[in-house]
Formats: sequence, C-alpha cells, structure tokens
Amino acid sequence: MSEHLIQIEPQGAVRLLRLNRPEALNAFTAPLLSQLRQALESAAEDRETRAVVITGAGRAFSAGQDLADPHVAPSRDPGAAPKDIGHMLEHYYIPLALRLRSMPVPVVAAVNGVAAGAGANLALGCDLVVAGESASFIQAFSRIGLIPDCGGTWLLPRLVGRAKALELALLGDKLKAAEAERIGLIARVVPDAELAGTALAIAQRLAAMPTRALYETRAALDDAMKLDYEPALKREAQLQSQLGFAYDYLEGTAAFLDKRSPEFKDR
Ligand code: LHQ
Repeated sequence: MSEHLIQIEPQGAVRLLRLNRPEALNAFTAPLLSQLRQALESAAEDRETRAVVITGAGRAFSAGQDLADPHVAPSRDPGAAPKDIGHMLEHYYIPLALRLRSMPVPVVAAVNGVAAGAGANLALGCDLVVAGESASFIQAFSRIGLIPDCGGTWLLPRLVGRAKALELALLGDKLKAAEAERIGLIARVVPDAELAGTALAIAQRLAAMPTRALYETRAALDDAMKLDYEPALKREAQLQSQLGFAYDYLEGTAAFLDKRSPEFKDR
C-alpha cells in the first residue's frame, strides 16, 4: 500500500486525517476506505491521541463511492455477470462505519466542500460536523438507483426527523451548509477561511476534556434513541456510577473546588 490516500497529520493530542484523492474529489475506492479504517484504528490505539479530525484535500470533502471503480461499476457488456455491490458495503463501508461510531475519542468532521453519497454519510457519522460555507451535502444515492448507505438510513431520521430525511434521500438535492446547519443536520457552519482553524480548535478543546465521559455521552445518547424513558434514566445512573469511580471525576471536581484548570487523564 504505497499510495497515501489518507494523509495523517498529528497536531499534538489531535490527529488530523485528510482524504487524499483530490483529483477525483476524494471519491472512495477500496484502498482509500481500508487506509481510512486503519488510520482510525491507529488513532484509537494511540493513548496520546485524544481527538480526531477528518477533512478532505482539495475542493471537496468526498464525492462518495468512486463510480468508475471496477468493483462497483456495472459492466456495459450485456453478457457479463452482474456485480454484487453489497460486497463493497460488507467488506469496506460497514467496518469503517462501525469503527468510526465506536471511536474511544471524539471525531470532528471538517467538511471543506461537497460531501456526496457515502462521503456525506461518513461526515454525518462523525461526532461533531463543522462545514465551510461553500460546503454542501448530497444524498446522491436515489439519482443512481440506490438507497442511502454508510449509515445514512440510520443517521438521517435521527438527525433531522423523518420528513426532512425523506426529502433529502428521495430528491437527492444539494443542501448548502447554511441550510444543513439550520435543519440540524450539522453542528456549525463557518466562513471557508476559518474552517481548518475552527475544526482544530474544537478538536483541541475536546482533547483536553474527560475522554471517557465524552465516549459514554455518545454511547448513552445513541442508546437512549432506542430506550423508553425509565430505562434511559437507569442507564444514566449506571454510567454515572462507573464514571464516578474514575480519575477524571475526582480531578474535575477537585479542579472546580480549587478554582484551577483540570488535567484529565482517563481514556
Ligand atoms: C467522480 C465522482 C464519483 C467517480 C465526481 N466517482 N468520479 C456504495 C457501494 C457501492 C456502490 C455504490 O455506492 C456506494 C455509496 C455511494 O457513495 S453512491 C453515491 C456516489 N456518488 C455520487 O453519485 C456523486 C457523483 N458526483 C457528483 O454528483 C458530482 O461530481 C458532485 C456533486 C460530487 C461534484 O460536482 P462538480 O463540483 O460539478 O464536479 P464534477 O461533477 O465536474 O466532478 C469532477 C470530477 O470528479 C469529474 O471527473 P472529470 O474527469 O470530468 O474531471 C467527475 O466525473 C469526478 N467524480 N464524483 N463519485
């Protein structure tokens, strides 16, 4: 694997991962998806890394699956056997989406341009999505006879509700960053020139926070979507009980009472 389809740029406790196929709008190929999963794995294993940023090289975040890739492009030869594109999802997208969603550290998406198809849903699967004002999101799947994948069917209704999820997924229209922020699809839109700095500053802030509590916050929010109220309350109590025994709670409360900045360590 000689080609660096993911550029890894360590910035202190933050690891920045840059999708790096700018000539193809960072469209996903099997090697790029493998390298991204490995880069996330390595960030998860590195105890010094406390937050991750994912962004794109060039003018796009990602155009989604590379539709010219022979793994997925249907053959135009009527005699050729049809391809099962589900294999691509099973072998590349599902492991990547699962790795992303269970990262021990928070992941910030810095969406620097168009994010289409699986490229949009990779971004939306991150914990905090910041976009430059010229960025856009396209659920491009229906345009080519497919359904939202890379977590799209799960993420969209949770993020924006059924009505907007269906509007985005059925029509496949381009949604500008400002509108994406307005409907709650993403957290924040900033001027293009401020995107990299803002995303890094957010990641650095998260990196200084109690990582384990952040991880459990994501897990508890996701779990609560499928729980009734009382089980959700009980889950909060169970997690709070565990976190209450951890170093970071001791440090957080001590720092507050001592009127100093905390130094969190748990991960
Ligand atoms: C591309 C692509 C692309 C190849 C731009 N592939 N070349 C999972 C598993 C299995 C199968 C299928 O799908 C999936 C998940 C998915 O992600 S499906 C959805 C795949 N993505 C799309 O359908 C988006 C296709 N792209 C577009 O609609 C446009 O290119 C966008 C809106 C992203 C950007 O538009 P423009 O800014 O106008 O740029 P452009 O269209 O001129 O693209 C620039 C070049 O990039 C161009 O090549 P060229 O040689 O003419 O410069 C495009 O052909 C190429 N490109 N997306 N996904």
